[in-house]
Amino acid sequence: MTDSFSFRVDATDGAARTGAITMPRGTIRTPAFMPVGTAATVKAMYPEQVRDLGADVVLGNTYHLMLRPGAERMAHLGGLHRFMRWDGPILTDSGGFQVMSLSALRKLDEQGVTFRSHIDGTAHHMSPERSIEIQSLLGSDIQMQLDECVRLPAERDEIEKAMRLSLRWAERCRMAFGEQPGKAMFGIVQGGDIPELRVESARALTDLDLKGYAIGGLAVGEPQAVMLAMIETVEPHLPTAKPRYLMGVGTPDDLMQSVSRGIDMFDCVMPTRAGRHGLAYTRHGRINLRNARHAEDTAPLDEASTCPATRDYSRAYLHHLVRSDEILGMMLLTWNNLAYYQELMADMRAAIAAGRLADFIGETKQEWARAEA
Ligand code: PRF
Repeated sequence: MTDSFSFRVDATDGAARTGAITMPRGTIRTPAFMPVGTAATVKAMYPEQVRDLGADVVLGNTYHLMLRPGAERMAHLGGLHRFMRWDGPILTDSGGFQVMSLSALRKLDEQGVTFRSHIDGTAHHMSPERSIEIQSLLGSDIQMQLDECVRLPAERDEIEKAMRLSLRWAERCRMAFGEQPGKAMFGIVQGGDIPELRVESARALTDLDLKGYAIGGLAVGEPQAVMLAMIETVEPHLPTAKPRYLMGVGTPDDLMQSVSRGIDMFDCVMPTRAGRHGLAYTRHGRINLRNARHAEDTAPLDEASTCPATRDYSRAYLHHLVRSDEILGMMLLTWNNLAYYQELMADMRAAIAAGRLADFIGETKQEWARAEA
């Protein structure tokens, strides 16, 4: 066991890296995909299952947990790890992004965000300091700065203001976080689709000497090519010895393209949310189980998989469960999707170590194209 937070790179392949973050609650193998456990649950999954799939870390949300069950109550109950029975590392998002997408009557100024709960309409205020306080009350291992994320397309002026505000909030969050042995606070690069603003943000955050750096404000309405160009713009300005986290991304192809450009961590609701809507991600591409063509298909999603949901249940049965709105349909497809995402990350880690990431990406996309044809 270690009482410190550290990151090491074991191998590189072009801009891609594989390595590990080591901290008291465990080791996060990178590149890593973090299943989203917004409300103290990875929806439709047992924590034991999430662990068995090879997930080393899960994400929790400050916004949801501060509203219900409440940060102070969570602390009284012994913290989020004990509450949800997940003893590995937990990363928490800071709340600003969720306030802007979920709450009503939100107002943002220098002091923070004021908003009404999407659950009961009660009024709340969150400053950078309070966001860090809440994340500490939850017991979060990797905390995120409060930031402002602008949806694209947007005017330069709006993007620039949000980026500068996010930088000032990064300093305040860093002060509020202080020194917490074995834990980390990450900064978030903003700057929309404007290269100079991205570079300025990355440089200023690097000067704060944080434990890790996220890239925010992407996958918010821009084409994939713009997102990848922004990663390429930012990457050379981030320290190579610190982990890099692309927030809220993405599809399997987004993950492969971003890993090959130097990203180490991801989170996204896509595998869990898609699973609840009848969509399966597999080695053979994306499969919509609602589609009538699966009604009499006795084949499983992938007979070569080690995941029972993927290997043991027929497509006909999954189709029936999805069409009947059965809970088990959501459970099996979520399980399949998270298994596939974790397998994809493990395959990429191995490919980077072997110096064949580009080949792996080529082969993967070839199989998707073959299965689609
Ligand atoms: N900021 C924060 N959380 C986020 C984002 C962001 O920009 C995104 C954007 N893809 C997802 N989650 N704090």
